[in-house]
Parts: sequence; structure tokens; C-alpha cells
Amino acid sequence: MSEGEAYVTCQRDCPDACGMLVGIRDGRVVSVRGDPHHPVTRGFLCPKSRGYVAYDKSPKRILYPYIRTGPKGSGHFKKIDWEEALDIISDKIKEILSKYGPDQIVHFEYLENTGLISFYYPQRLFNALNATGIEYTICDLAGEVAISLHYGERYGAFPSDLERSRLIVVWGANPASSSVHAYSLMAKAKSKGAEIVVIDPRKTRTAYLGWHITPRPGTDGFLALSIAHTLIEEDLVDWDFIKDKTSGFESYKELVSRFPPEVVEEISGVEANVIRRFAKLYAERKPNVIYIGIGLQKSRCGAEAVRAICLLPALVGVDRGFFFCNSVRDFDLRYLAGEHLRTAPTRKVNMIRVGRLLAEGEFRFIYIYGSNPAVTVPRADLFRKGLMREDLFVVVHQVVWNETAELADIVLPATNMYEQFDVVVSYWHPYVQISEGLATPLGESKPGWFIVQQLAKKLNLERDELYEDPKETLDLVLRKSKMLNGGLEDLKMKKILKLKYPPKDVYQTPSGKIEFVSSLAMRFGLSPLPNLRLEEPPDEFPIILLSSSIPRLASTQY
Ligand SMILES: Nc1nc2c(c(=O)[nH]1)N[C@H]1C(S)=C(S)[C@@H](COP(=O)(O)OP(=O)(O)OC[C@H]3O[C@@H](n4cnc5c(=O)[nH]c(N)nc54)[C@H](O)[C@@H]3O)O[C@H]1N2
Ligand SMILES: Nc1nc2c(c(=O)[nH]1)N[C@H]1C(S)=C(S)[C@@H](COP(=O)(O)OP(=O)(O)OC[C@H]3O[C@@H](n4cnc5c(=O)[nH]c(N)nc54)[C@H](O)[C@@H]3O)O[C@H]1N2
Ligand SMILES: [Mo]
Repeated sequence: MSEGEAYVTCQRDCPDACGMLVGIRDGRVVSVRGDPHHPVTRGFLCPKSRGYVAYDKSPKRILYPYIRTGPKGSGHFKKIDWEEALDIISDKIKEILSKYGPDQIVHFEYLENTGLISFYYPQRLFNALNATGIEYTICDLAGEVAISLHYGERYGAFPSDLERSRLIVVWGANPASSSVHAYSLMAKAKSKGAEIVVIDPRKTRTAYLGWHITPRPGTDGFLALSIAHTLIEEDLVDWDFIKDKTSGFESYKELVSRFPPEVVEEISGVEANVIRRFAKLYAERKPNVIYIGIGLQKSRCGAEAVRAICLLPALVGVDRGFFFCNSVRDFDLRYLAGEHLRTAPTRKVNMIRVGRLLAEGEFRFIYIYGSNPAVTVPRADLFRKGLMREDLFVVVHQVVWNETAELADIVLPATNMYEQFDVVVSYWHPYVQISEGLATPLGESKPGWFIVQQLAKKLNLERDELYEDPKETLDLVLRKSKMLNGGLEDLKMKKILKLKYPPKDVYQTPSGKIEFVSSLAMRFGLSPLPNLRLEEPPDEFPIILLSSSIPRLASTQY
């Protein structure tokens, strides 16, 4: 389209997934505004999206395929054409396959583009090759698993629950930056009389919303157990709820009895009387929501802390009275990613260990898209060291010259969310949205699915799924879902469809109850109860640095 308005859903890695109306002239984005009819994002946007028009003309944009000419990391590249780039890549893949086998090829991706096609479809090629994949551990997986141990699925409160809450506890999150629409709902709830409590070692902008409690970093799990102790000791719990809807209460009670507020004051730095006061408020003010942040679970015992926190609502009788990650859907993502194309068992490696593995000489070929691991993974120094290896071939599909692209052998130009079609599902609100992306791809940029189809052809791969029109694939996936009423055509017409989540009082655990003592954890060889350890920083590194999302950036996405 050269002129007109497109519906674009923001695909930056953010819970809000804003609906946007994008003005297009001569194929370029000339205006971006919020969709006033979006049920959650309601027409307002964060500074990042509002500022997109300037970013669209960024000189950092990668416009053509490039090949490295100087030494690795020298930043010297030469423009080549697509045919040549794809030939070089497919020859390299053939060579690695015959010399070292498919497990020495690894693909590394993350959620820079949260669109379903952008993220999943390119994996089809690598699955068809039986290449090595990664486990997505960098962001919220620990907390997701933590909640699922006790509740089955991890979904919790939705935006509408925030709106009607009488108490909102923001625990280790900074939505004033990271989710401006959640923040605005919190502010609105407050104006209607809700109490807000923010538990964060740092004074964030969010903390100004209400009562600020400042534990030492990494001690939140103990704090949660102590709150539980107080609730039980002072008879503030909902005994009927515990009896009807939970299991394992006696063992849990035994655990929390070891953490009276005076003991936890020593550990967490939060005064005993503050813990007692909070427990009382928490029991009194219902309905309530604990908004659990990603920041809080990024420590060695982070998942255990989330386990301890997510059990608090079960004490006061609130079904799933937490929000952490509502990314529960019944979409056949395995099909979308082509997992059925594998012909042999394949290897998966934890993405936070890939840097170390690369530095140690593992893998001969890496394909990176939608991610910037040269700076975003723990021990990014090792990742960079690995990318510099002479015996590793690095392909990066990217929109802009980021730190990872600078270290590639071949760089391929990527379309961005304004230039490619996709469908986006929020991990907070229950909406599925279209993203028409009607701007003209800048330079010779291409979406990921295109590259995969071209490489499949050059590698003489025969499975039809490698050439399937991504829109047809997506339509199939959407129509098969029982949580969604409709397919791509409905979405094209309505722009937004609502997912039907299972009710909040259904628990997908083996017992069908909220399990204080998790039978799933036992099955996995984990502690059935939250298992906290106090971590003292080593003497040579006595300071704990905390990072948080900031308003004008989304990780390194801008
Ligand atoms: N120290 C520290 N490290 C962290 C975190 C932290 O808080 N502190 N947070 C962690 C978390 S929660 C996450 S989710 C990760 C995120 O880490 P990653 O997913 O690795 O990186 P991002 O910065 O989100 O974005 C990746 C890149 O996408 C590129 N890009 C922009 N637009 C497009 C596009 O349209 N298409 C394509 N193909 N690429 C595009 C940009 O160049 C950007 O560099 O970082 C983690 N790392
Ligand atoms: N503007 C903007 N929005 C974003 C992003 C962005 O980079 N910029 N990133 C997106 C992504 S990928 C994610 S995962 C989310 C993350 O968004 P959030 O869930 O809000 O998490 P963070 O911003 O990483 O950190 C939130 C807070 O956790 C606190 N914290 C750190 N350690 C501890 C602890 O031990 N205990 C407690 N109680 N608090 C602690 C930090 O001080 C910080 O203020 O935001 C998304 N939205
Ligand atoms: Mo994240």
C-alpha cells in the first residue's frame, strides 16, 4: 500500500500489545496513533511508539544483505545481493551438515517481534534440518514454571481485574515504564479508592503510587513466607477456601511457621511491624491482585520466590489473585514452528548457556534473529567471544545494525512490524490482534519466513510445510484453537478477537486443586514446597546491581 491507514499491533516485547493506527504515505509511515477502540490500550501509546516516525528513518537500518570483508568484529562489510547471500548460507549449511552433523547448527531467537509468524515460522527450516534449538530462559520462564507447579496453568488476573481491585500489590515490577496501560489502570483504581503497595528495593516511578516497601534484593520469598505466617497466626485466612480448593496446607503451614516477622526482618530488612501491617491489609482488602514482576525472579532463587508469592492469594481466598504471565493459549505452535518436521531427536540448549558453549568451541553455524545476544544475555562477553571464532559461521537477520549484527559473517536485512503481516497475542490481556504492516519494506528487507523458504529451496528440502503461505499456516492454527472463535478472515474484519480463558477457579494440577505441596514439583525432582535459600553476595562483589525497563527503550529494541 502506498497511501492509507494500516492496523498495526505493537510487537515490541511488552505486555500491552497496543493497537495502533498507522498512517502511510508513499509507502512510509508518517503517523502513529493509538486505536481508541482497543479494549485495553484505549488510544494512548508509550513514548517509544509515539516516536516511531523518527526511528523509521534511522541511518542504522540495514537495507541490504552484507558480507563481512575485514577481520571478525572489524565492522567492515560489503553489500551483496540476496541470491549470493542465500547461496553462501546454503553452501555453508551443506558443508556443516556433512562434516559435523545437524546438531552443530544452532538457531537463536527471541521476542523482539512478538508476532506469531515472525517468531515461529523461521524455525521450520531448522527443525527440518534437525538443528539445535534453544530454551527461552532469559525472561520469565522461571516464574512461569513456578506458578504452574502450584496452579497448573499460569494465567491469573486480567486488566479488568486490576480495574476492580481494592488492593494492588506491585511486587518487583515497574509498570510505569514496562506496561504503561497497567500503570494507568492502577492509577485509576487508586483514584477510586484502591490501595497500592509497591515492593521494590528501588524507588521507582511506580513506587510513588502508594505504600513503598523496600526489601533487600533476592529476599522476597522469605517476605512472602513471613506474610503467610502472619496471616495464619493471626487467623486472617479463608479456612473454607483452603479446605475446598487447596491441598497440602498442613506441610505448608509447618514451613511458614519457621518465618515469623522478627526472623524475616533480619533477612529482608523489612521491619516486623511492616510485615504484620501488610498481612492485615492484604487479608482485609478484597478483591486484590499481586502484580508479580520479571525483575524479581531474575535471581538464583527467583522462581522459588514466585512460588512463595503466588500462594498468598490461596490463603485469603482469591482465585488466581496474581498476574505474572497470561500467555496461555491452545494454539498449535509446534506446527507453526514445524516441530513435526524433525526426523531425529534434536538438541535444545539453555539460551543463557549458549555464550559459554560458543566460547568453548561448540557449534559451527549460528542463525540469529529477533534478538541481540551480544549484549542481552548473561555473560554476553562470552557470547561475543564465541561469535569472533574463525570456525563459527554467523548469520544475523536484523532490522538495524545492532551489536550482534556487527559480529556477523552475513547480515540479512529484516522488515519491521510496520512492513510485515502478522498476528499478535498479548501476554497480559486476552486479545488476539492483527498487524497488517502495510508499509513498503525499506531497501531490500525481507521477513523471516521468506528467507526460510528460499534457503529450503536451495537446500533441496521437500516438505510442503517449508513453502506454506504463512497466512494459511496461521489461519489453520487460529481455527483449530478452542479458545478462539474464528480464523484469519474474522481477524482481518474485526482486527481484534478475544480469547476464552478457562475460569480462574479451575486448576490444572494432578489433584485439580491449588497444591501448596506440588506433586508436579515432586515429579520433576524439585522441592514440593517453595525452597528458599539466602544468597550472600561474594566478598569480592558486595554490591547487587538491579536493572529495570526504562520508558524510552525496550531492552535494546530502539
Ligand atoms: N542486564 C540485563 N540484561 C537483560 C535484561 C535486564 O533487565 N538486564 N532483560 C532481559 C529480558 S527480560 C529480555 S526479554 C531480553 C531481551 O533480549 P533480546 O530479545 O536479545 O533483545 P532485544 O533488545 O529485545 O531486541 C533485539 C533486537 O531486535 C532488533 N530489532 C528491532 N526491530 C526489529 C524487527 O522488526 N525485526 C527484527 N528481526 N529485529 C528487530 C533490534 O536491533 C534489537 O537489538 O534481555 C534480557 N537481558
Ligand atoms: N519501556 C519498556 N518497557 C518494557 C521493557 C523495556 O525494556 N522498556 N521490557 C519489556 C520486557 S522484555 C519485560 S520482561 C518487562 C519487564 O518489566 P517488569 O516486570 O516491570 O520488570 P523490570 O522492569 O525488569 O524490573 C522491575 C523492578 O524489579 C525490581 N527488582 C529487581 N530485583 C528485585 C528483587 O529482588 N526484589 C524485588 N522486590 N524487586 C526487584 C527492580 O528494582 C525494578 O524496579 O517489561 C517489558 N516492557
Ligand atoms: Mo523480557
